[in-house]
Amino acid sequence: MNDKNFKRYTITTALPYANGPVHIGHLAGVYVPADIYVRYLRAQGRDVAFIGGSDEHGVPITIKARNEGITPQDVVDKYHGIIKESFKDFGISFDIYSRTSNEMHHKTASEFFEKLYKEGKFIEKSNEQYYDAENNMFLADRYITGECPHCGYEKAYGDQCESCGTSLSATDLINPKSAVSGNVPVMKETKHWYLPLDQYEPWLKEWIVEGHKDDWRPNVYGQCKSWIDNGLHARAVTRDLDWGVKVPIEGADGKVLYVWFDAPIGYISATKELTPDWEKYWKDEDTKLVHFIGKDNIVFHCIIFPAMLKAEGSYIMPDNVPSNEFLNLEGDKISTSRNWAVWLHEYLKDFPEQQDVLRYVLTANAPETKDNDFTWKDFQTRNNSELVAILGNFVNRALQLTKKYYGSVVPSLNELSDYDKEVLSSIEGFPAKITKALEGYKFREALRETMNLARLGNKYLADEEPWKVYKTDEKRVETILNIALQIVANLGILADPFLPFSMNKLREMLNMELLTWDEAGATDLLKAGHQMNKPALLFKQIEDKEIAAQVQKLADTKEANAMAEHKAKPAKENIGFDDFTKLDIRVGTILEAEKIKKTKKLLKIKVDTGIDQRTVVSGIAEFYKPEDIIGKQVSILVNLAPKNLKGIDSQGMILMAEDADGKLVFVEPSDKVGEGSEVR
Ligand code: B3M
Ligand code: ZN
Repeated sequence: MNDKNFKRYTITTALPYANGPVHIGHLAGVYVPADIYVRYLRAQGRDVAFIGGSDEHGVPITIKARNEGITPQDVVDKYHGIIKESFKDFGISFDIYSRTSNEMHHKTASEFFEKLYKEGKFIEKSNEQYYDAENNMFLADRYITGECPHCGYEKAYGDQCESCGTSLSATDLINPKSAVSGNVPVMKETKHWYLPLDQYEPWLKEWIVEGHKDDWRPNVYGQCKSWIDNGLHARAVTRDLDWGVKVPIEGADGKVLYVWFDAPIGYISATKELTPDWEKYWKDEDTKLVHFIGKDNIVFHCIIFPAMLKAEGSYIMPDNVPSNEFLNLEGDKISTSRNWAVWLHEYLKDFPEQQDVLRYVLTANAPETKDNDFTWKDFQTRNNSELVAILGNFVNRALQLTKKYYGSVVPSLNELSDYDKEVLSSIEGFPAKITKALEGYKFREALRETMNLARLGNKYLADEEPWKVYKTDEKRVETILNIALQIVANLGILADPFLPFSMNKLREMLNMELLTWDEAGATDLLKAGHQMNKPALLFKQIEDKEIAAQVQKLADTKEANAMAEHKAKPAKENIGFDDFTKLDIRVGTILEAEKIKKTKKLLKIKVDTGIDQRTVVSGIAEFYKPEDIIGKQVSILVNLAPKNLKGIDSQGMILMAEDADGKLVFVEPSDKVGEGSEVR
């Protein structure tokens, strides 16, 4: 269907598990692109329901509660609040941000299941499942871990391998272990309800494999196709757990709906909460349904949820499921448990009111077609050399000059040069390019085009130099600034989806309302004579020291992780006191140090041992610069038989401790002592 023919839009974003705060990976993968798309649709005057909420069921929540000794309700109450706040702070403009623990959702999910059950859409099956005998519980999903049969990752979960993204069954795992006790689980019989996905295979083939070959992203299409090609099987939609939506039928005590059954229904429950008129957003073929998700959620949104909707019978299917790849952080996979992340609430403490900078960087560098890396250096560069130097600089020049020459009143457009005409016609061409990229969910490209409009403005001012021309030809400057201001005003519309905070500020300076998308491209958005307000800077430079502080924070995290992961080697065999006293260890001071040529690791070090001054060869050149260790007190084994290393007689050994990541550090006395003091 042609886009113009859709009457309304239902845009959903994956519901984050309320078991931790949200980080830049969430924002980059799902929420910023969805928000850009929604703001663009609204600017076109379309009818949009933008739906979000917290996923408050499932094992990730109960595991967190168990680890912290609190209830699952405590966990979700805490994080739902933090997550909701973060999204609001970053301008994610949900029409509703709900949660799956609320009553409306339990009722909706329960009724959905009941309907399918009554219509015989499930298969009832008993089989043996992993059970933790010590804790008297079945080990659903993440309660069981083991080796992934596909990639060998050792901490794969019973429902999914987070390393290769494969969706798993608990019995696929090699060497399974209970995540609760660490014990090897036993098998125990239990009854569950299954959705026979195989029955939907022909339809899925037609709908996805044939129907969405060209409009779904290759990563999304590829994953779906490979799933379908491998043959679909019945999937259990219930679990033996006590946290979740109770299975609403008799004989199902102690069982809840599988979190991936209830969570996507959460989109529907939230829409119901939003409006009594919710059905048109879910059941009318004139509605375009789009799910924004991360790549680990693809099969759930493209195969399982659609099969559920199909089984129910009255719902529309998603028109597209734009899914991003992953964003890494400084070369490593973002990880909540290893605290390897930039948390949104922490970012805002360090960079208050700079939400747009992060939105910008995450869009410019979005992992749309492959995994991408966020680095603080790139963050700084994009801010300083793009937002500040291009967009901010252009807007500021145009507004300041207009203020200086015309008291911030828009000057008139006089006689046009060929260059002016060229610029004006290229302004007109921008909305179409940006629109095309946005309609194709190519947000990086859309942002690049938008910045090109600012680049055009920058170049125009640099070429025309109104600050020089003013001295000789005032009339000409009126025209130049009028044209520059039309570009600024167009940015106030076209850049708004990406940078809503700054563009709002900009429109205040321009004394201009947010116009509709259709008005963009016009070259008379600001009429001559229009009085604007006082200009102010849109963006500010980010200093090296601010970036250094963030880099240091990550280095600290890395060190803390290495310490936590460090396991001491078992103790060596006992020795007698006599054996120990044979070692003559002294405190000495480093007098000289130099790198040994043609070696990577060796330093030649001269030590005052109190007994004598002697030379030692030490393999620490990778960790210390010679000039940095002079004057250091160290422990040295002085009665080690001399050894010739690279032509140098090494007399003794400086004692070093090995850090968790293999770095060697000196064993120094905690206070200064005299050279030659014995270490006993
Ligand atoms: N909570 C998984 C995730 O956060 C899951 C998404 C649900 S979307 C209905 O990646
Ligand atoms: Zn794997």
